[in-house]
Amino acid sequence: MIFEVSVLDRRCIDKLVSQEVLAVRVSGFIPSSLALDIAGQLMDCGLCEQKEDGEAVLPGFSFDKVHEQPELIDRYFEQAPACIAALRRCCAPYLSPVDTLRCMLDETWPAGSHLQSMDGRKMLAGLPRILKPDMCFLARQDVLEPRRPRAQPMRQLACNIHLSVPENGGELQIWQHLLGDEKFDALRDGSPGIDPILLGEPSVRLKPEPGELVIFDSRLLHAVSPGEGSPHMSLSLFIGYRGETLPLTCWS
Ligand SMILES: O=C(O)CCC(=O)C(=O)O
Ligand SMILES: [Fe+2]
Repeated sequence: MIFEVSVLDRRCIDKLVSQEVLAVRVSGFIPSSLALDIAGQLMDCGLCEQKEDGEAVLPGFSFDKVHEQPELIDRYFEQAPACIAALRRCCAPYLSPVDTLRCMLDETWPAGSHLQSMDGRKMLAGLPRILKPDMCFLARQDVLEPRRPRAQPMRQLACNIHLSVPENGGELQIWQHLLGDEKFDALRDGSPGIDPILLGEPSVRLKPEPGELVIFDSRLLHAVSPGEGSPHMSLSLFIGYRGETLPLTCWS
C-alpha cells in the first residue's frame, strides 16, 4: 500500500501510476533540521498569510481557485513567477525544497520534467500550506483534467514536502475511492470537502515527519486530520503524468 524509500527515483512514479501502491514516502527528502528551519523562515517572512482553508499564500494562489472563480485566471498567471521567486527568497540562504524536487524529477524521469504551462503561460509550482492546530483538510479529490476538455489525458499526483508537523494528529488519510461529482457533492453537502466520518476506515493513514516527501494519486479521496501542538506546514505541488515516454509536469 505504501512504498517507503530514502531517495526519490522513477519507481516512485511507476508504482503510483500503476496503482501498485497508494502512497510513496521519501523519508529525509530534506534533513529534518533544515525542514524545521525553513518552516520557521516561512512563518517569519511575512508573506505567509493564512487563509480560512489553511492555504498560506505568498503572492499567488492555487489553480483550483481559478476553477471556482474563472475571473482570477489572468491574476494566477501574472503572479506565478513572483510566487516562485518569493518562496525562494523566504527559503534563502537555503534552496527552496520545491526547486530541489523539480530538479530531481527531471533527473529521475527518462523524458524529464518541467513546469506546466497552459496556453503559452507558465504555471506556478510550490505553495506553502499551514494548518494551525485543530484545522483539518476535509476529504477531497483534486482533478485538473475533466475541467480542461482540451487537456491530454493525464494522471495527477499530489506532492507534499512536510516541514513541520503537529505533535499529535495531522495524519494523511487516503481512501481508495473515486467518487463521481454527484456523489461527492451529495456527501459534502455544501462544505468544501467530505467529513471523513462518512467515509469509514481509510486505506492509508500516515503521519509525516519533518523533511519527508509524500506523493499520492490526488484523484483518490484524501483528508488531513486535525493536529495538536505545532502547526502543520508543508510545500505542495502536483505532478502530471501522461505516459512513460512523455515528460512529467509540475504545478500548483
Ligand atoms: O498535506 C497533505 O498531506 C495533503 C494535502 C493535499 O490535500 C494535497 O496535496 O492535495
Ligand atoms: Fe488535496
